[in-house]
Amino acid sequence: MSDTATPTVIRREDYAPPAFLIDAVDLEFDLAPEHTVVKSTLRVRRNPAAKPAPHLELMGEQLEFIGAQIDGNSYENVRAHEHGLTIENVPDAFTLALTGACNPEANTTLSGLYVSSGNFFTQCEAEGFRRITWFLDRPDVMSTYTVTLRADKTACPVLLSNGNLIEAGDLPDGRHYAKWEDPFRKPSYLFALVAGKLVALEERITTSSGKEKLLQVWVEPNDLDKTRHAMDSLIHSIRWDERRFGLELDLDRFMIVAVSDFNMGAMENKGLNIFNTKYVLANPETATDVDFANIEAVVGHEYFHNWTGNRVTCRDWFQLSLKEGLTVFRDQEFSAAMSGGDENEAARATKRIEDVRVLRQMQFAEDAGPMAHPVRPESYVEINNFYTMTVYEKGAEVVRMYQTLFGRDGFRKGMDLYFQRHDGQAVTCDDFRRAMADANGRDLAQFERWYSQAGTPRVTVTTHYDAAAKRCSVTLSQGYANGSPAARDTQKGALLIPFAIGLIGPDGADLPLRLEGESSSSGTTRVLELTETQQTFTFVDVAHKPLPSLLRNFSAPVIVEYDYSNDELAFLLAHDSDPFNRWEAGQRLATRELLALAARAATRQPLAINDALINAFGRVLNDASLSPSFRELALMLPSETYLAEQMAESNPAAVHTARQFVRKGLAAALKSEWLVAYDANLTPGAYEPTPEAAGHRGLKNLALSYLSELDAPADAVRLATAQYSAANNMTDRAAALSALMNAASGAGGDQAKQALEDFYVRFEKEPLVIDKWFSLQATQRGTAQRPTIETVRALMRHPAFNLKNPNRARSLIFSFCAANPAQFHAADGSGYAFWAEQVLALDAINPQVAARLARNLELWRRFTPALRDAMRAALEQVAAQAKSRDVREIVEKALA
Ligand code: B3K
Ligand code: ZN
Repeated sequence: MSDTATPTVIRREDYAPPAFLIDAVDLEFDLAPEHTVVKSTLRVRRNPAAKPAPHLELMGEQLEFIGAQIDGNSYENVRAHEHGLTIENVPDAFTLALTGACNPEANTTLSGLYVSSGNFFTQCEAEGFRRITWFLDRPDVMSTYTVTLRADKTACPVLLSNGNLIEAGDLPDGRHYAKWEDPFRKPSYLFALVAGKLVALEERITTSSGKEKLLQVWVEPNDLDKTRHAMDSLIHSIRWDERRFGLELDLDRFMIVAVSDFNMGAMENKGLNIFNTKYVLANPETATDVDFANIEAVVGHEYFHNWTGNRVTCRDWFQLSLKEGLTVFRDQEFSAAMSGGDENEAARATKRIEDVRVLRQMQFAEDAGPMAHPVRPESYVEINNFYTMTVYEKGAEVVRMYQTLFGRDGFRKGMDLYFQRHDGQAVTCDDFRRAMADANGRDLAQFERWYSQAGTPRVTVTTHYDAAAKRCSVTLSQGYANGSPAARDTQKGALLIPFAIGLIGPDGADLPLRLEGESSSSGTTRVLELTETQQTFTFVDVAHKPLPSLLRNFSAPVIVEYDYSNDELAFLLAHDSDPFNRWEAGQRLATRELLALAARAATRQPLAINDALINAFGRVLNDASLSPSFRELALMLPSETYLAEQMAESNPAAVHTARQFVRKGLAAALKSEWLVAYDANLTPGAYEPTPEAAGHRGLKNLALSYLSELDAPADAVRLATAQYSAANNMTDRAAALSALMNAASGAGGDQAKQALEDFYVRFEKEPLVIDKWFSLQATQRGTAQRPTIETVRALMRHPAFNLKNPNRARSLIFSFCAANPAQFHAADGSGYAFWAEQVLALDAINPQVAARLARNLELWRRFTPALRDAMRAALEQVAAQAKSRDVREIVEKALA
């Protein structure tokens, strides 16, 4: 770092160890909203493993320099500049004391120290600590911390930081203090403090080795009645990590704090997790089943980071997936276990389906556009732009593949070795891979390519059955789509792809599997290891011509190409023993039909729905042997965004027409079945957020949503009106409101208006519910008379709208731009103009949030020519005016 630093590209290959190490940090905060003084005392020494440097260069941003001392004497050879502090000609080992100040009240970026509803919070990952004090703000500098907080006792009765409380007391002038000590070495990105008027739900538990721990969930006083579920989720997470990985909570106290102004979901600061209120607060009246499940997943995720992220952290930010991919995998496994026990495969499958749907819709799209990058990126301009679907979700798939290859026990051995080797260290993805390889006696050199190659691999499958010899050969070829950025990179080599396969006989039952060369058959699902560009696997003793069930449980993050007929897909949907592939067959069938219809809609040809799809969906709906949650997933059509991405030229309007046509067709053809399903899945009595009850509500509300599509939606309006008023939970109330709004163009107009008004008045004091109110309107279908953009622009002027609150901005702006494709991509370009305005407005307030919104246009080259041109113009406008490095990186990459 130097004072001449301009936004430059940071490259993985340039990594060098830090010239200095900081063993201990002592921080003293005098908290005041507009002028917080921070004194930082650092024990510094030259790093024996690095090239010697005469000067110490510390990072710092937006800080006022007050003074510096070395070993107790004031030191003059210090230069404060825009990017930090240069301390010249320092000794080999010394104590450095720095005093500076910042302005939390004016900090709208929500990175560093900021004020939200009068309380103080911090967010340091990735590079926020340097906005609090000068430091070697990089993850490979690990230190122990003591922190003293001083503040006005009335304004800030609660003072929290990482670790254990070791002292507290009163000070003159109505102030008080608290001193915290974190015994574990940590990088600066895990530092946190919270100060303000908060209350806690508390619980004491005893961990597996018999130690007592204090658990706290801190919230604003009004929200104490919404903390039970987060606390339960935390306890379940602690128990699960003990059971599954033998990992115990290390600190005596573990705290979760909720804050309503937060850039992302939550943050795993050591012992003091800070959460977006959205992922903490829930009671039946305010939170849906999906909210309850998300809270459980995010509480688990942040808790699991305590070992995968905090105890073992990243050497540099290129290794982000080391902690994020692994921790997402762990939270996915946790949620699956919570929804069906560790062993119930059918129940686990619904979680798997939901995760894969997100991966395919979001990560595959990212991989096909200008932000495509490997799980371990090679370069970045702004690291906050690389908290991506690829690093998180594809990273989790990469971790899952180790488990698929080695089994749960082999994976556990790898994890044990990883902690044995690296506890307390800052390491790399290679270190993790080596632990997995060594623990399982495998050479995983080829597996590195999963970390270094961008793009979504395609596996093309052909089969050949020799009836006379009873042999079935399966040929797998791997590559990347023609013209994709990945295919153009000639450095790419074949991946090791665990490809799970089954063979299904004519009666629908799995056939026993025996590969050529094996002495006997074993099992009905086999994980083939594809390591070459093309490889043939031959199964012997295959009594009948089989139908292959490919990539069972989605065993690798790839696209599978195989020429199934519609009848074969319907057969798989009805019979495959792999629940994931049953769902997959239905999705393929629906996607095929929807894309054919979208192509006709694009050229204004008449549409007609294929009976095969109606029959297949009807069978699923009526199949009582399938769980309601599985049926709900199987009967949901692929999203408009996903479908548009599958077209040669994305045409959101045509996709919308086609998908609506199919929804109406399914609604009409299966009307009596939907009505039966509605009644059969009512959940009378007190609300329970269990997976079973949520499954019933999900299927019932899907039925209601289909019924709301009918040209004469009287049934839906009657059911939804009654459901809206009688609901004892948010899942049912929001679903009823949504159905009424859907039906609004028909008979539901007045009822929808009334319900929407009632909803606002009823929940005016619940910001998270008002977010839903904004979001429901932003994702509403528009009409020619009133396109949704008009509603959105009107809502921007609503007194409850606030651009500075990220949840509110997301509920209105992001919902419209990202979750309402047909309206956002309006032919007149009105959506793009709105997008550009809002990206620029956010750019000046909160660059991280602005950059997320900026990504919404990155796939512009794939759209129809008229839309493409309008999108480019909007991107150019933003590129010409945006100031932040965050937004500039996104739009410049999009236009390049
Ligand atoms: N580690 C944080 C994300 C920080 C994002 C910084 N822009 C939350 C998580 O993944 O658990
Ligand atoms: Zn994480």
